[in-house]
Amino acid sequence: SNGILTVCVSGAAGQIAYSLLPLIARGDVFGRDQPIELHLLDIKPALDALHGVVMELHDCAFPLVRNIVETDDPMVAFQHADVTILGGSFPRRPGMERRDLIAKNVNIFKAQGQALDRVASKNVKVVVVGNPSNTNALVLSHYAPSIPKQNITALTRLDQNRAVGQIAMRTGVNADQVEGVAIWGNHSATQYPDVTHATVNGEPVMPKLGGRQAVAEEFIPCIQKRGAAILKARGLSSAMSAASAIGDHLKSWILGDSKIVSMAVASDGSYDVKPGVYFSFPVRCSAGGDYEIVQGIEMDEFSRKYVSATTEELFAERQEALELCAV
Ligand code: NAX
Repeated sequence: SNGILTVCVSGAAGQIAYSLLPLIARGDVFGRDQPIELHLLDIKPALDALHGVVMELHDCAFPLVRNIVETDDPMVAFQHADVTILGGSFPRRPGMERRDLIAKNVNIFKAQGQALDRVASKNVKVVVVGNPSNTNALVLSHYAPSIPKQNITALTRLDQNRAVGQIAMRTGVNADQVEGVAIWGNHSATQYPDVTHATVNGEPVMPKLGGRQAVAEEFIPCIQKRGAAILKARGLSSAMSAASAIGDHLKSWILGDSKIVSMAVASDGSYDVKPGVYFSFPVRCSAGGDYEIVQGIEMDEFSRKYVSATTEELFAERQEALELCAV
């Protein structure tokens, strides 16, 4: 276009956006020389709060920010969007069944998918953050048939970063000395944070974490339940770390990355995960927005058990969502 990147954030009055917007506006995600137009979407009751966020963005006087749009209309927000970050969703309330949660979110991601299909750039890159994020991505894609499925992703980089952070802390190294951690499956408690091929300074991590049994009983549940632990401690869900992970996800995807990273993408039969769900895989990103699922990773019985559990959960979510889409 005119050299300005149009970045849309939904849930823009929320707490993740509050940590994310300065990263984007400062140039930490798309580059220090990439001018940005921000399209900020939230629902009507949050528009006053959103306006406060916009006032603060003006007060930051970020040179890269060329224009800011604030709206409660997805058709306005997604207009010419090059990148779309979808954090607005219906939160799980205590006692809510998964089916009810999916039902609330099907309506949101149906409307957003239809709008995206009509007004966004056909090459738009989407990252779904609002939970249940993998299935919300599926619903979005279902209602945005003109947007290539590969252009829609869901965030599991936070789970990857959590696993890397824990390994670094537990083994006493810097985070950049940890490699080969992968997140498989759903962004939920069934996710599989896979350390069977992970290394610290080139040495296998598994023994350093106490071996298979300790990994199964301690490390994996720690990552799977990390979100709940943050919520309990802060009284609010993860926001700074989520924003940081969204920045990492987009930077890897759009600018390319020499390291393998995890993101939830449309399944294509790799690793026996049938097409039809958004599933977190290790991927290799090349500059310009292309990525491929890394092939040939050896999967032992230990790993297979976890991968099949999270696959089963995602197909159950898919079925519930598609039944709701059909009515
Ligand atoms: P907040 O509740 O602070 O903000 C959400 C914002 O979305 C609110 O301003 C709300 O008004 C808005 N919203 C609701 N429905 C909307 C709609 N239909 N269109 C546009 N905006 C809408 O939540 P926050 O802490 O920012 O988290 C956002 C989402 O990220 C939640 O669904 C949360 O569960 C999810 N998370 C996902 C993570 C991931 O790794 N995939 C990790 C962090 C986070 O828990």
